[in-house]
Amino acid sequence: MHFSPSRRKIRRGEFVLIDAGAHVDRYVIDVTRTFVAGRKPTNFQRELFSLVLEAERNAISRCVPGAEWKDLHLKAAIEMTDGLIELKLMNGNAESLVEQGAHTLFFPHGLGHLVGLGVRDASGRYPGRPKDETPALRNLRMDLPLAAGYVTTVEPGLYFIPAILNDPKRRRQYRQSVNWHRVDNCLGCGGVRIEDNVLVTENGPEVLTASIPTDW
Ligand SMILES: [Mn+2]
Repeated sequence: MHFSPSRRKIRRGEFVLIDAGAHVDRYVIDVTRTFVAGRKPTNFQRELFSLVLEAERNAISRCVPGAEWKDLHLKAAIEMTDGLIELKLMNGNAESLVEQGAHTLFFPHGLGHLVGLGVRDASGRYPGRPKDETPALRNLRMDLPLAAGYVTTVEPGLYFIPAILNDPKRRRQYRQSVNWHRVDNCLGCGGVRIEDNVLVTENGPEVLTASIPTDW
């Protein structure tokens, strides 16, 4: 997910994920776009991209005052798991797969974080709230209700990360939940993340990064 510079060249047809930041007077934003380098995307690349984009758009529409971030995260996880079932990469029922944490094989991070003075400013848990240890929510850095005036990133992603997917313990644990032979064919194909910055207002979500083209 976070790639260090190397001498590896981008090859034609590969996903290229750019996670970029900018700051003005110490206020920061954090934006991610994903492209396919140098040629038309394959059907599979487009399907994966559409799945993440739809989850992103749906999650943005839910960024309203009072919405619990945990719920937004879980809904996005369920929608993307549903898509992975349709793509025949996973098996079963999306809700119960997410309950078991199976989506974290492909979506191993939280849906987003607040931004402000410093990226990842002020996320964390609502005061007094204990850490949620359920498998689906353990890796969330943010557990709070949104309020008007908050700016949050919304950044669902799906990846085929060999270090996660080749782990024998996970392969045993999710033996039935994943079509491993199909997933094996995707190893090395990278992944997709789409990240926008959303201002929560009483009149609905305002996407501050909407002018940066997303779709291809
Ligand atoms: Mn981010």
